[in-house]
Amino acid sequence: MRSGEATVVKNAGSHYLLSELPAWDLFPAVLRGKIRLKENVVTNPVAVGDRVRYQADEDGCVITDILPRRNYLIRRSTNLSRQAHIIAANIDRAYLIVSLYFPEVKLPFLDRILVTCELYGIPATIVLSKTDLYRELAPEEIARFRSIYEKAGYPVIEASVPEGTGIEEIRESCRGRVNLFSGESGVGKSSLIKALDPTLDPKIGAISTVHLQGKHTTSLYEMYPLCSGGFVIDSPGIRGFGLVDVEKEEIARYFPEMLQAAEGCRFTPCTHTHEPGCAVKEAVDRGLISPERYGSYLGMLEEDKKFR
Ligand SMILES: Nc1nc2c(ncn2[C@@H]2O[C@H](COP(=O)(O)OP(=O)(O)O)[C@@H](O)[C@H]2O)c(=O)[nH]1
Ligand SMILES: [Mg+2]
Ligand SMILES: [Zn+2]
Repeated sequence: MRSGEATVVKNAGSHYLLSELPAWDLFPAVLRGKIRLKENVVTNPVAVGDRVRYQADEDGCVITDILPRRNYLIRRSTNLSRQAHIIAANIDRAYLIVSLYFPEVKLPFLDRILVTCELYGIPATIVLSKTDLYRELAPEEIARFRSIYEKAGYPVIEASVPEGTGIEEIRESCRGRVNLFSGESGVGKSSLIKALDPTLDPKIGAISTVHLQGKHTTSLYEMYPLCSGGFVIDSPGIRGFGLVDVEKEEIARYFPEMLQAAEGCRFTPCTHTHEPGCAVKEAVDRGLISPERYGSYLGMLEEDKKFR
């Protein structure tokens, strides 16, 4: 009997692949039944990035315990669904990959993921992908996008796989860390991973939406080792992103630029909607907080009213 601790690098459906990071030496393991039954709120008891304890003998390897998570990203497929899905655990940085076109980013969707990153203390970098397709056509839109998110405090990296733009910057930033690549299907997550390390072979191209639904989703999360150092978790396209674990009164705290401005509000608590002397609304009027981000915030409050 051999036992030890390892990291989950892939959910292969009936079993998991583990490796004792930072070493990359994969071995399969199944989940002990007791753990499988324990949780019913999340659809996946074990996520890629989870640190686990295992026991191995001649019959195979069994995951016996999931070690406490340093952090994780979780979502509901819609605000109405009761079950939630853990996207990945123990992440050093999340790269939120979005494109202004093909497919067109929806800012409220991006802001929802950013709120979740703030909630769980995961630093986020925004990657504007496929810029070769629209840099010439839409320079103002790129500048506008940058200003919205840089004002909010997030690094924005412009990237193009065919032109090689931004690749070295992302590679440097991934070194020595566990990084999650997240974003809608077709934005270029897998292509970026291949560009970071051409020896890797993540599946590139449209994944049929059938596979994005239900149980199959989990099997598409996979960690890759970068030859330049560090690890990247590729993920299937996320469409809906329902907030989990956030109270309405708290949402504003997870907009870093609003959190800072809110210190000046006359009332505490302040919802930053109708209160007189609201420093957040004043910052929006003065252009210090972008109307798009403030609009996303109001949208989240509204949704909260509808669904709870
Ligand atoms: N023009 C251009 N096309 C890209 C770029 N990155 C990815 N693509 C294409 O976009 C499609 C989806 O890419 P993929 O990496 O599978 O996206 P994923 O679903 O986010 O993993 C593929 O046809 C890629 O060739 C890019 O930087 N520029
Ligand atoms: Mg992909
Ligand atoms: Zn206020």
